[in-house]
Amino acid sequence: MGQETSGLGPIAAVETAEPDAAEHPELSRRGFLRGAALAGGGIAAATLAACAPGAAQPVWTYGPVRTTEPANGSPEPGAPTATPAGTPAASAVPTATPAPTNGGTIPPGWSSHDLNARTVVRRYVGNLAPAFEGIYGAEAFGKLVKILGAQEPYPELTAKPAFVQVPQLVLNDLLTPLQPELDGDTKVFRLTVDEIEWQVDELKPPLAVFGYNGQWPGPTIRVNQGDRVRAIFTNNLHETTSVHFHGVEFDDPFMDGVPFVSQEPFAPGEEFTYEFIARNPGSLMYHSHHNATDQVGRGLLGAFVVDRRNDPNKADREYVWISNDAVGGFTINGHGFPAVVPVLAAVGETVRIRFMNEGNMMHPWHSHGYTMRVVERDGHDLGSAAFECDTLGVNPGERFDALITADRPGIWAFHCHILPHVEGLDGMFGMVTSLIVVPEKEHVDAIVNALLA
Ligand SMILES: [Cu+2]
Repeated sequence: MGQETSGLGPIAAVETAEPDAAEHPELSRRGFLRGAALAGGGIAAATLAACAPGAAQPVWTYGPVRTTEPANGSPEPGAPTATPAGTPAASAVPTATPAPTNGGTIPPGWSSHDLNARTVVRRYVGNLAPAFEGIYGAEAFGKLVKILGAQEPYPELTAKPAFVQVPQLVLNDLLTPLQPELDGDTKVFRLTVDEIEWQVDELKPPLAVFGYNGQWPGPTIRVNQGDRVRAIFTNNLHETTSVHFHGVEFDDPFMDGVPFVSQEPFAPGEEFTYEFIARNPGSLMYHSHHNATDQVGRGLLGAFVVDRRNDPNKADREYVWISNDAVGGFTINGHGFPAVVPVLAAVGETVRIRFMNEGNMMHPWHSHGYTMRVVERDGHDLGSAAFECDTLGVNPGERFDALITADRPGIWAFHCHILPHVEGLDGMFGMVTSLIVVPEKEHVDAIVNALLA
């Protein structure tokens, strides 16, 4: 597209990436991402920030206090100014996130906020940017180059997108969920409850949190309606816990997972077995139900998907989207923007997003450019009551299944519309991702291959 000096590298990586089988796909973001797109499965998203109750927790919800800083008036191209973030001394305000460098010319009228905001998006796009030329064509690519300031090279242009730099373990779980053993016709799932370190963003320090099978969210457990499920949890914490399968209509009330109501909590080193028939279908969840403000807020949560018999709502790709707003800040699937995986779709495809709110606040998810058709609430098929919207409030504990049919290519923002959950003085953070619609299915595969290269 005539941007020889754009700083954008060759896009060879897009074509040359070779998926290889990971030895431990459940722990491999490579295997995870690969399966997600190559087989038409889900990529979900992730985000960060914080609304942490408790003084010891990191506070990322809001950016630092703004200081009076004049806008950049008459920049010299390439000249150092007060604005480049990433040079620690260059920013007048401390940044919540160590910001990489913002190379290049500072446009007139811009402040450090603009540069930081651009840097965050540069981190989100990373070295995917060159691939967009072959996908969207020269004209659109030229606009993207200008928007990103990619006429001049910047470090993020050669780095993997932020969401590749931290594990995105949930993304493909709907495609390759936790594999059960079979005991007769009972599906047996084994999980551990672990103390883990977790980064919501590769530039954030690791958090001491919890996870099922060492990850946050825990692996997706997926069964068919009517299956008998046995889930065996081993408590590796230094405290007691319990597990509640949220939304399940139990025949046996003592499988409901609430300490001192339906069971005793199980202690460090102990196992507890939950066994039940998955009678009712839909997007359900599993999470701690003991000291849950802390334990769920610290990552003991996961998706429990029960496939409906004769599900009328077919989709080409599925995405689990579990939000939380506690210890890790404002997150989607345990991560915050820009370390949030985009929702990918090709024109003509329908994607199904399973919104699940494991947090303590309502989050209104807003899809730019696209209408969502909401087909299930709390696992109940809405049938003729299905509705369309572009902003879908999901309360704590609620789940909504929404379909989006991709018909127009583009990179469309997709975010919570409580603005302090998504944007601060350093630009976007937290509950933000995008819907990336590409013209052809092969482009989705190309993007994923580029990520894996
Ligand atoms: Cu929100």
